[in-house]
Amino acid sequence: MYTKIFRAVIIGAPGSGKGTISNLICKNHGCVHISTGDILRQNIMKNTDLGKKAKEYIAKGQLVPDAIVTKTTLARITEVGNRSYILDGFPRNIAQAEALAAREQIDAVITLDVPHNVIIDRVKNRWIHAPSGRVYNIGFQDPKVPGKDDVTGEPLTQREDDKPDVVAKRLQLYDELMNPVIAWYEKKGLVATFKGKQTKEIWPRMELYLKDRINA
Ligand code: G5P
Ligand code: MG
Repeated sequence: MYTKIFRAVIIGAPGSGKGTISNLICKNHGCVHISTGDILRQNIMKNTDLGKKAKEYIAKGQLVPDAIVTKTTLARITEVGNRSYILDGFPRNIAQAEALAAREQIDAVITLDVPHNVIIDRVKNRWIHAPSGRVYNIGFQDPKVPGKDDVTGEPLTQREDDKPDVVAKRLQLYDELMNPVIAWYEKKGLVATFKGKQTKEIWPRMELYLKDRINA
């Protein structure tokens, strides 16, 4: 059990491994993984009002408007309550960072620095189970049965925004919007950067970093 609540933000380009690393952290340390992208995709699947609004933006690789995403994410944080969490995909710009800071005391900002050419190759092989957000990758993290989710056996799908032209747009938008956000958090002394081409290379360093911060 925790002796301390750990509230972290994870930042990295599309396909850099935020979801993969967040899942590893939460599996090993029992925290809650909050992914705004997963929340939005689940709403698209269920065809909710939020899903209907988000769909077009996501398909084009654009940001969903702040007002919608901020309200949804803060509501999810409230549901999580007094537990450690890793916030993946939020904030996406300074306005979202300010809205988060007004509500939450963030303990750490973890950034993943993975070369763009590595990312472009990776996302071609990404398959997801959209209802749960579970992520697979052919040749890296294969499902036990090809094309099927390990837990439910349901079919896996590819993300609409993983088409090469949309990925290129998402990478460009990331550099434009997230460099200022990282600088904003650096001024607060919160940032720890993990550089590498593979998750298995980053993970042991992440474990060392987390050792004194998150108590299992
Ligand atoms: P998302 O969902 O936040 P992105 O673009 O930030 O999307 P994405 O694509 O989900 O990030 P990731 O989580 O960083 O990437 O990466 P991942 O899924 O863990 O890993 C990528 C693939 O590589 C996987 O298949 C994984 O298995 C594999 N992999 C991992 N490590 C390795 C390795 O070492 N080797 C190999 N070979 N493979 C590996 O946002 C989506 C959209 O939602 C909207 C926006 O429209 C956004 O574009 N959105 C928001 N809009 C406004 N404000 C917000 N806050 C928003 N949040 C989301
Ligand atoms: Mg993700």
